[in-house]
Amino acid sequence: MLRIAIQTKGRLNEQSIALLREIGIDVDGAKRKFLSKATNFPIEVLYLRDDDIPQVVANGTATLGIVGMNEVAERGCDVDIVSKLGFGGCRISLAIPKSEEYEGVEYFNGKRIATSYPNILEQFLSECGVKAQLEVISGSVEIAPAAGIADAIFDIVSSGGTLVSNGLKEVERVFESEAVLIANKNLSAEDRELLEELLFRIESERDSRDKKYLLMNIPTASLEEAVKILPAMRSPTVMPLAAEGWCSLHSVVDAAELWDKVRQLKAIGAEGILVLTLDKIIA
Ligand code: PRT
Ligand code: ZN
Repeated sequence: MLRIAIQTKGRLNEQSIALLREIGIDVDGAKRKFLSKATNFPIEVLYLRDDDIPQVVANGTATLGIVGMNEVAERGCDVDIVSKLGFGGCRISLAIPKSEEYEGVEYFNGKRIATSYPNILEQFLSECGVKAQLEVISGSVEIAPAAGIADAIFDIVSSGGTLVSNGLKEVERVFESEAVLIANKNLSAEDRELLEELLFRIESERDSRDKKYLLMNIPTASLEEAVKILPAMRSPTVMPLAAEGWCSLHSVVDAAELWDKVRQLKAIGAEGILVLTLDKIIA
């Protein structure tokens, strides 16, 4: 039986539950529950503060966890990072009052920096040979310079709006983060097999997100050309149409290339082009 730790509330809660549901795990999203068991997969969901997730996975209280890469790196817990999940994207950056001039990381020599991520910051500063004083605070880091607690901050940035509204500017992007699936390092053979099944589902889900299903009618004379435009997973599906000289062509394309492919297909006579969203791609 797997046990996955996810955030009780906060920025990663909803998307963690949504991901579990998308891969067919029936999770009870009632946030008051501490532990709940899925009805259709051997997995229990443990709801925790994100700060505690790396540790409970490292010590085996939970077999898996969904948490920001920033928390894993800061806590230095010994876990496997099994998969990046493509949500919760952010970075941890150094920021200073916007009126200050900035010419390079030496700026921070002798400065006081407020942060909730002292370990990641210390490592960065020592790599740069900079000596600064760290003020470790657990919340509202962005108000530290205005409050006179620090000269600069090292904090999570996403849109950058919080920095701007506090009169700060981002000067060094130090750490890129997103939500990751982590696993205990000593899984039983049985749990490892269950994890493989989950990963297979997560990858199928992720693959389908960036693809579109394309159907069209195409003159048989243009078929060879069309197949070159649409390599598809193996090769496009071709079906004859009742109208002579025409066939129906089905294929999967990268969403990023969709409009370029459509333009090329129209140029060789494709008509009645339909673009459909894919639910899953099972490789
Ligand atoms: O209660 P619990 O301890 O579980 O939650 P928490 O309050 O510690 O964390 P939470 O829910 O705020 O964030 C969980 C995770 O989401 C973080 O560890 C990051 O991996 C990820 N994440 C993604 C973010 C952001 N984006 C984000 N923008 N975490 C925090 N922020 C905050 C940031 O601290 C700053 O105050 O949002 C502000 C900046 O946002 P912008 O858009 O104005 O730049
Ligand atoms: Zn937290």
